[in-house]
Amino acid sequence: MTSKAIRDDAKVLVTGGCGFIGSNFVRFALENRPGWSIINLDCLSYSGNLENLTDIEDDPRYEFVKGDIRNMEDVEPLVKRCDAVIHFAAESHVDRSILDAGPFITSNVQGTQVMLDAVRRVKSDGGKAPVFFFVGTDEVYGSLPLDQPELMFTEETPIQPRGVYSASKAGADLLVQAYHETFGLDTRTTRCSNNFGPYQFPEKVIPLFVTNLIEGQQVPLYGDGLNVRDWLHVDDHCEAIIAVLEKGAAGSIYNVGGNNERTNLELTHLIIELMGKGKDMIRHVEDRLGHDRRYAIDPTRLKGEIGWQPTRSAWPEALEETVKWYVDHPDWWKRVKSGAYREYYEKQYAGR
Ligand code: NAD
Ligand code: TDX
Repeated sequence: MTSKAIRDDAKVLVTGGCGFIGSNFVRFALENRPGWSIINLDCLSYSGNLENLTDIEDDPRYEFVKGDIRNMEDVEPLVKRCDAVIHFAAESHVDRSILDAGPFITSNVQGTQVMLDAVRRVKSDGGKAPVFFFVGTDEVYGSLPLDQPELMFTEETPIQPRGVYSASKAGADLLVQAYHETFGLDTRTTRCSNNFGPYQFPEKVIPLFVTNLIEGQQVPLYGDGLNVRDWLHVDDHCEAIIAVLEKGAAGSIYNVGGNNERTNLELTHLIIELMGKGKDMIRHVEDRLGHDRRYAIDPTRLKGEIGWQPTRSAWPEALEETVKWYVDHPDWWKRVKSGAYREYYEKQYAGR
């Protein structure tokens, strides 16, 4: 059953739909909610790639708008036209946030504030304000120790980010909760664990390691490799977002995870095995600054209240399928690694 806020023929504004999760979400939603139409607002930062959506770009239910979530002029006309906003757009790579915090603060914090203010304006003008869905991360809860495996993040765990990326996502997340409490916006928030799947920018560990191995290069494993992440297939994440959008209450917050905790060493060994390579391909490198040790999601609330749990994330099969996708799509990742994907916008949209 869908809630009244989300009609079967809803117009949905997706921000950051040219990135990894956003592009998978656009494809997943068009397939699974045939009545929806989707506007994709993306500024095409380095991780925004129109080639992630070439298969659906001519679908009459889909519209791409190049624009920046930090600009009210870009955002407001689109927010006015839609029933729901699903807000993915963000700077997403922890290592980049260590090199330069600036874009993380402007896109993640200020950009989210502009999005929320646009929704608020519709409401204060007496219109029907869209539901605002914030795609958050488990990293806002900080880091768990390795010697207490029973500890997990629940939605009641205090927000205690330890890095620039997670602090910027925590700022955005807390703004969403503030706009719900203060202005009565109808918000939903998910805090999800690490995603894997097709079209992930090859700076993140799985596509980086797979494509390095295909190119005959070693894989740079940070520190002792014992840091733990909980891996979720991106389509499971997309399905969870739709479930929370349709069944969650206004102001609700849900953790999303894969029940799939792995050390980086375990992940690396499995990738190497799937690629038919040897352990000599691992290069142990200096650790990431402030490297969070372990993330672990307690999924009880999502399962109990919404009835959702992952069905596509079980290893080794799910990882094998993803590794195979990169092996089978060298044209996609070679154009990303070389920067050639950036020409696509000009070719496709010049003069439009
Ligand atoms: P990504 O870097 O692949 O994609 C981000 C997209 O946002 C890009 O298309 C980029 O062009 C766009 N964008 C960035 N700044 C923008 C701006 N100012 N205006 C308009 N568009 C802008 O990231 P991703 O891995 O797909 O992550 C998407 C969202 O999910 C992020 O909010 C991230 O914090 C969250 N998240 C990611 C993971 C993960 O494992 N990747 C896990 C939990 C939550
Ligand atoms: O070269 C590498 N070597 C390495 O050992 C890279 C890029 C990563 N790592 C380690 C660091 C992490 O422990 O692998 C683990 C995963 O790293 P990333 O792929 O950079 O992801 P992470 O830092 O865990 O953050 C991701 O999950 C949560 C996403 O990038 C975030 O957007 C999301 O919120």
